[in-house]
Amino acid sequence: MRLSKYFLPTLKETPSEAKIASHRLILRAGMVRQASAGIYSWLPLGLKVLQKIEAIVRDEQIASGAQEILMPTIQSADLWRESGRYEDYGKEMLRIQDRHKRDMLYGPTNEEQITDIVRHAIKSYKDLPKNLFQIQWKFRDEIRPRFGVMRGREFLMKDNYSFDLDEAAGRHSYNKMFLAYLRTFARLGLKTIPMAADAGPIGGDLSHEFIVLAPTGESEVFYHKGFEDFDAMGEAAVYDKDLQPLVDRWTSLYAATDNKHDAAACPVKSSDLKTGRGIEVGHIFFFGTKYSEAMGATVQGQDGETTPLQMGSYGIGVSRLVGAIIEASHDDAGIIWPEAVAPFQVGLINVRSDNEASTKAADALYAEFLKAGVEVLYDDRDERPGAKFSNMDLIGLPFAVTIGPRGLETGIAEVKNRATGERTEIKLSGVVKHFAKP
Ligand code: P5A
Repeated sequence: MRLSKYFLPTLKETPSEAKIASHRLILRAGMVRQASAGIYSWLPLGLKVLQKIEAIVRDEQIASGAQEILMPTIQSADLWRESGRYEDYGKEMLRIQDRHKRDMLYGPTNEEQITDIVRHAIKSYKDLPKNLFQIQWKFRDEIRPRFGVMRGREFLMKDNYSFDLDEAAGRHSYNKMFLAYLRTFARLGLKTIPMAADAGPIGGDLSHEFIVLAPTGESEVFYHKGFEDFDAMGEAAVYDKDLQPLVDRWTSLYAATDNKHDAAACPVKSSDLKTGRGIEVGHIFFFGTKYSEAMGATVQGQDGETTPLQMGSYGIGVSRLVGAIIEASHDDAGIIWPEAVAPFQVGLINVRSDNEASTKAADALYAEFLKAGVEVLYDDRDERPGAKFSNMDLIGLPFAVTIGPRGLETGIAEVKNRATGERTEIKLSGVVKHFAKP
């Protein structure tokens, strides 16, 4: 993409409403624009990152055996009356009436809707287990939407729902998602700690939050220092074996958010206990028959007996992750995208767009990048070199390749690594090969 043609409305000034780095940076880097409180439009650069996150989340869901569906954002209130949550949910639920005066709502989550689908479609134990996921917008009328996309009112969530015959099978489905989440967040370049959590309005008594440590996180968290040696990247995607040992290993060390932590009862000695702040990027729940019993989602077991389905639900804050990744990875100059979610892999800077030879060489390099399938953003604008460099730092592409008249004489381009700041010189003829994936 040529920057001269790209819709990238970056801001020079720091917006005053933005209190934390990720909020400032998504606005300054022209990734999103606020439409109204807690509601955002996604602009090309932001949407690209959102879609990359989505793709990794989807890939790991499919690898775990879940199947993708898409449910509507607008739901009928009647389903929520069946589960009893229509009254319980309170002011966070956006309630709407259609022209026939039927009560509708913009879904804050989809337990009722999926239970309705499954109760009509699944009648026998032979159809189990099933795990269905979607990536769909949600609406929660948060009293204090803040921190940009991290606590929005409209936000993108990956949510899925597991259906099993008995509790042991339901636990296995829960454990599968536990592993899938560890893998998903590691692939996104994040270190997360699973923490015992309250189930809140979703329900059930088994629940874990996946927390990214960041100084600007919303909740205070407490965890055993041993987590610093844990590595989710190494967890293999093998789902058909007993996963309880893996879950036990990841939950053997103490970790809790402030509403679960009890200093008096904490089993960890203070020299081993770390405290910090955390961002909840995922939350998983096992609530057994809470919805299936209320809504009559039953199957016939092998013995002919009718039993309610065992269910769990699992959520990842896809749009929140855009903010969370920035919180975990930025410096004073701007964003530092992990390669896996970077909107472009390489920024190409022609330092002298007023120089014919330099422009010709940069154009040729750009064409070569495109041909090699490398995602490149080419700053071909007629701007001062300093402005181009700081713009690249702001939007945070993993690598910046610079060519100018001086390099042309020697046949050299400079490559800067955004994360380390390290600069290397590469022969012009080898630049594209350096970045092309074999
Ligand atoms: C699990 C999936 C649920 O709603 N039902 C379906 C369950 N869980 S949850 O914890 O309430 O939400 C799942 C994840 O969504 C993100 N999230 C948000 N992101 C941005 N703005 C919000 N206001 C917001 N609320 C929740 C979080 O990442 C959460 O873990």
